[in-house]
Amino acid sequence: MQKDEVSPRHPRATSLRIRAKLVHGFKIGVTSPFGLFAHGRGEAFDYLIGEITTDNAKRAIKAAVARLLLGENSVLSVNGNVAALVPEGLVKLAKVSGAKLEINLYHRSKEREEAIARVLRDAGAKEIYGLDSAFQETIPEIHSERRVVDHRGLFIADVTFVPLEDGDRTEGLVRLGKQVITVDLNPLSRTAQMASITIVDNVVRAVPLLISSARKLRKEPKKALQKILDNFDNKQNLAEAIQLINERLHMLAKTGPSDIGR
Ligand code: PTJ
Repeated sequence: MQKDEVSPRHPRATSLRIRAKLVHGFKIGVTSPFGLFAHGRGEAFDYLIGEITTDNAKRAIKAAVARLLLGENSVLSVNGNVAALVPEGLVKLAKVSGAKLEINLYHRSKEREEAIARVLRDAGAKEIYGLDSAFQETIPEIHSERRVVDHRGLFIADVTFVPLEDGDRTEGLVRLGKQVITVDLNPLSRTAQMASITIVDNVVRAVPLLISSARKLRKEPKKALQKILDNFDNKQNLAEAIQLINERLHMLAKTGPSDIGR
């Protein structure tokens, strides 16, 4: 076995394999060093959730897909963490939902943009927005480097999918009247709280479910998709996600640690 390979017998093999993907992403210039910290924060919340996709997250996933399919201009925003973790998934999700892919970074550099574009192309992406300076626009409502967007993508988007996002941009995008879908393991983060649809789950579990759900729902009429959205209340769903962590911790405090650290 190679030095950084993970033994399948390790009790936390899945979690370690996800880490290894990020470390690889860092080595090839895709993930920023800050992305490794962000992942650590996510891991801690995943522990609290039980490292599963809850029914609560599944409801948000269904609503997110309905929203993506109903969008006139839906855009999946790609950062260094998701490019390392789920490149093929993002490309597939763009294909099945009809959304565009745009690279948009918090810690922006030409080198990282190019490294991410390579990873996406290797995963099958044909068209990637956010790379051509001729189409650059600036969104003044956003204060980080993320304010620089592609005119053909995030600038005109009505629906944006921004997994592992920072609160500033989520707030800015919402202020611009865009629908914001996020995946964030931390239900207390500013992004989770501000987004229009919040999927409290690990992006590595959520993206495959978004794809399978999009394959099913894209056959549905617009009216049926709208009904899914009408029946979804993000504030209520998010409150339930926090409550689920609370209940799980209460249960574990009573039954002991047998269920912890699978
Ligand atoms: O590649 P860049 O330069 O665009 O930077 C990307 C990061 C992620 C570094 C940047 O957006 C950032 O600093 O994000 P934050 O503010 O740390 O927020 C990331 C959120 O994602 C946190 O709330 C984490 O709990 C959550 N998170 C981390 N890993 C995962 C996750 N949520 C879902 N799945 C994960 N694997």
